[in-house]
Amino acid sequence: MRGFYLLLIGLLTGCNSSSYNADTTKDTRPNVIFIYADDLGYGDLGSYGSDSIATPYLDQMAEEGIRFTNFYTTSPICSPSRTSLLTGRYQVRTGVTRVFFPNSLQGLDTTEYTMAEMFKENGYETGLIGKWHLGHLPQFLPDRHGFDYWFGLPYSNDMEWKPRKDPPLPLMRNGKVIAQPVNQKELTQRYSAEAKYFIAKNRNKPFFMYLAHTFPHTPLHVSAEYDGTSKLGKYGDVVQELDRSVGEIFETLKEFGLDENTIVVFSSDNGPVLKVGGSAGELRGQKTTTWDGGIKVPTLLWWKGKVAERKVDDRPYIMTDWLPTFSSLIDAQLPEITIDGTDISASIFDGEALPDRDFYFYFNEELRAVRSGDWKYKRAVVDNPYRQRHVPSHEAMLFDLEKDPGELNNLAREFASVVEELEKKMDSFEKSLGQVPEPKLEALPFDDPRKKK
Ligand SMILES: [Ca+2]
Repeated sequence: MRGFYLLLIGLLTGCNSSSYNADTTKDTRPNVIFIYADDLGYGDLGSYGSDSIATPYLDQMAEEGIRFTNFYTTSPICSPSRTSLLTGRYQVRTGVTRVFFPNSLQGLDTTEYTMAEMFKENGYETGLIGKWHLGHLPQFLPDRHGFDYWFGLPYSNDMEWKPRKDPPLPLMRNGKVIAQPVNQKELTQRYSAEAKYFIAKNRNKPFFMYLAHTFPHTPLHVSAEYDGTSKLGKYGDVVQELDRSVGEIFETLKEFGLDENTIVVFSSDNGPVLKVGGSAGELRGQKTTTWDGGIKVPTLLWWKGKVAERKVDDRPYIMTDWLPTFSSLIDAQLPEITIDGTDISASIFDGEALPDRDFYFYFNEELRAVRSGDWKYKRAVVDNPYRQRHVPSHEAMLFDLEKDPGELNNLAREFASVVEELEKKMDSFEKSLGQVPEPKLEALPFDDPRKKK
C-alpha cells in the first residue's frame, strides 16, 4: 500500500512540476527591477560626466542600455516624486504634495492604483527593498499598496529629530520593526543582500522589485569597505557603494540566468544637495528647486537584447511614464483612471515619434514650471532655499533648453508671446485637474523650537 502512495505522489508531483509543462506554459513576461537612488544628481555618475565619483557598474549599464538625457521627475522632493512614479499620476491628484514626516498622520491613499498593484494583479511577485516614504502608519505601508514583501525604512534617514519626538530610525520587514535605530553604515549592503535574496527566491516566476536606496540622501553613511574610496569624500564613497550594489544585482541576474529576461531601470527621485557634494552637472539649481538641476534625473534602462548598446536618448520623458510603459510591456490592463504618463516603449525601443507633450513641475502643491518642446517656463518664485550657487528668482523666466541647458539666459522679455502661451497652458492644466484632494498635512503637533527664534 505504501508503495502505491509513493507512486501516486510521484505521479502527482510529476504532473505538477514546472518541467512537465515547461514548453507550453512557461511565463516569458520580463521581470522588472526599478532601482531608485535618493537625491542623486544629474552629474553624479561617470556616464553623466562625473570625474570624481567612479561608477563602473552603472557606466557599464549605460553602455549596454539606454542613457536618458532628458528624464524628468514631477517634483524636486521625495514623497511627491515617489507618488508620481508609483501611480503614473501627477501627485497633486493624490494630495501627496509634501514630504511626510514621522509625526504625519496621513499617507498615500489605498484607493490610489500603484505600479506594484498592477504587477501583483498580473501574477508578479512584488517586493520593495528600501525607502517607502508614502506614509509610515500601518494603513499606508507597502503591503497596502501591492507589495508582497517589504524590507527597509518607512521614511528618510534624517528623520530622527528630537524636538518632534521622532523615534530612533526604524528598520522594518513586512511592517515589523527589526532594528531601531538602524545602523546606517550597513544599510546599502543590507539592501543589496535582501535584493539578491528576493531575486533568488523568485527566480522561477515573474517579479517586480522596487529597490529604493536610502542614499545619497543625508546623513551620509558608508560601510568600512567603501569609506575613503572616492575622490569626493563621503558623498563619493556613498555613491560608489551604491554603484557596487547595482553591480551585485547584475551579477545575481546572470548567476540565475535571468539577465536575458529582466528589465532594469536606474533613476533618482530628485536632484542633488550641492553642499554635501552632489552635482547637477551643467544644470542649474538642486533639490527643492524646479530648475532642471532639481527635476532632471540620471536615468538608465537595461534590457539585454532589446536595446542597441550605447544608446543615448535625448527625448523628454517623465516619471509618470513608467507605469503605462511597464503595463504595455507585460500586457497588463489598467483600470479606468486618469494616468498622466504615456507608454513610451515604442519610442525608447523602436525610436518611434511621440506626440508632443508638456511636463508640469511642482514644489509642494504649487505649480511652478512647465517644459513644452525645448521651452522651459518658470513662474516668478523664490526657488533656491539652499542659496548655494544661484540667487533666487523673483521674475518669470523662459529658457530654450536646447541652446541653454543651464538655464542662464532668460528669454522672457524677448519672447513675451511664448511666456503668455505657456502661462496659459499652466492655467488650463490646473483647471483640467478639477477638484484635487487637500494636501495631506495632518500631523501630530509638536513644539517647534525654530519658531521661537
Ligand atoms: Ca529625495
